[in-house]
Amino acid sequence: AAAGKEVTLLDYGAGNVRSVRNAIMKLGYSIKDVEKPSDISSAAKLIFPGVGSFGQAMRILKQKELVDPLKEYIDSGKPFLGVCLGLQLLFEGSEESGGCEGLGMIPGQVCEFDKATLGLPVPHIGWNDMSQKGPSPLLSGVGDKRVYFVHSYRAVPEPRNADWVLATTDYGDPFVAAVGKGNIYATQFHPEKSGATGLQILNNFLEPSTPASPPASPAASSLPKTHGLARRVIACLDVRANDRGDLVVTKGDQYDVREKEGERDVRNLGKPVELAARYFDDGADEVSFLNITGFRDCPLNDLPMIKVLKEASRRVFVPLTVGGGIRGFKDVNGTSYSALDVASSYFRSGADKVSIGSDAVDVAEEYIRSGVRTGQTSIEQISEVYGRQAVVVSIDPKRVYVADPSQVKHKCTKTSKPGPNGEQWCWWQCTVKGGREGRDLGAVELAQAVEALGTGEILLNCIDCDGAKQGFDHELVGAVSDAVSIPVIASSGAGVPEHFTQVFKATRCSAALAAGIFHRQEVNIADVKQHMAENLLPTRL
Ligand code: 1PR
Repeated sequence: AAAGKEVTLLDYGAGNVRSVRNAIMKLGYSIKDVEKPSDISSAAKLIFPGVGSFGQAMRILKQKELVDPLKEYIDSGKPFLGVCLGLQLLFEGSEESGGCEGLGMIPGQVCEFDKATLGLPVPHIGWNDMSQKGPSPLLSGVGDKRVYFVHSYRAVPEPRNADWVLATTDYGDPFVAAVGKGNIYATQFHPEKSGATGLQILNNFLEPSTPASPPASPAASSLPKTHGLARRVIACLDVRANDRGDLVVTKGDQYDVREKEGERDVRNLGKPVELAARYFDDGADEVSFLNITGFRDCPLNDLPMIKVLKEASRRVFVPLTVGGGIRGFKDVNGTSYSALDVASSYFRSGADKVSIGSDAVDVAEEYIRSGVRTGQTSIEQISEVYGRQAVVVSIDPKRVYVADPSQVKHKCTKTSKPGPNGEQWCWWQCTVKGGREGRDLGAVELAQAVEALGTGEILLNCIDCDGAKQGFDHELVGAVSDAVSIPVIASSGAGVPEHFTQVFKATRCSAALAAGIFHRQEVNIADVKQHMAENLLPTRL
């Protein structure tokens, strides 16, 4: 960073702010952390990326005696940027923590989205557009480009906070997307995860004197403009060590990742960081890494994977999810680690969300059996510390045909593709260890159980369709997305852009993920989005 280009970061240690750090450094700034109250008073520019819950954040700020310095800093009119919870804390209070008082700089209360009346998935996750109240230096050049949100609570515009509101976003009803007055700004969305648009917004804050580059001219694209929350397109990288020990991106057919001939080597489709960076440049809305052999060894000792994550997060400014091996472990020395320890190491290395596979099946089985929330499971512990939106459950289901649904305890679906013996019904069996072991649990039941335990999103794979390029399993995706109110990501089987449009039209899924076709460059992410836009599906172009 050039001399004088320094930002003070208020990271009170409640969660992952690595993405914010990476984005600030990408813009050429160095970071000074707030270690004591006087670091706030002496800051020249302050960024406050709130993480965790409202009540917990206020408690920590009080404990560390940061509340008064923070209010004084904001009153002084020096440049301030709050992000996400950092916006909400400026309001008077939040329903999230039983009416806990906030900093009270902006009139109004923060309330939860009302799932029942919305009829939309909560958390509100993904790329949405804003309606700007007028020109503002912070949002200069942003126009109608979408930015990335992830939250379950929001402030609403009211006459008494009208002088603060810079922009609102519609999700059922309008909520406050950005506020500003003088040099004080805050955003409900995450600029650090909003791609080039987000970096521009951060730069507008850091370098207010530099004129923003003009927004892309509307003539640049002849595609129809869509509004509202975009259906997301996610690129997924299955990662593992090959037989020589190098970490490679691999891809299987029905989860078999070895070549069909010769020595049956692990298929090598590229280098993890390079591919992730390419997908970011190509317009992926999110990137996921699945460490597919993570169930074998403790991922805390998997230094190559951690290194990949650190490097990828310096290149990728959209959300990054990491899965594989998130569960409790005992290492060779007999030291025990919890799933939370493993997740924390992924978060510290640059993940925005973690994805739990095998362990979620164990957890769901126990919860369905006992009906008790112990607070001790991986899902509960990680969502308690990092928030529900940071916890994804990855399901690896296999279709099981049945002739008579009254003979099985699982929720069955009438299928349009009858089984080998003409069976008209099916259910989807959960598996663990990368599909190697089937369990007596249906995907629908698992999804409902993990939602009840605090999961924010479901990544719904399909072993039957994986790598087959025949399209997503609409019956599976429909059954699961109708059974939960959290977002569902359809995965496995994409072969052509039409398959994305079809699954979005046929089901309520919020996102669709593909791997093989992107790795082999048979389909480009832009082709998928163009097809979606032509079919009037909201997409981020
Ligand atoms: O069980 O918590 O250690 O997590 C392991 C994770 O690794 C799980 O999320 C599991 O889905 C994943 N996994 C394990 N083995 C494999 C394998 O392929 N042998 N990959 C595997 C999962 C499915 C998707 C794939 C889509 C799209 N692969 O990740 O990317 O099917 O593929 P396509 O577009 O080419 O059809 P734990």
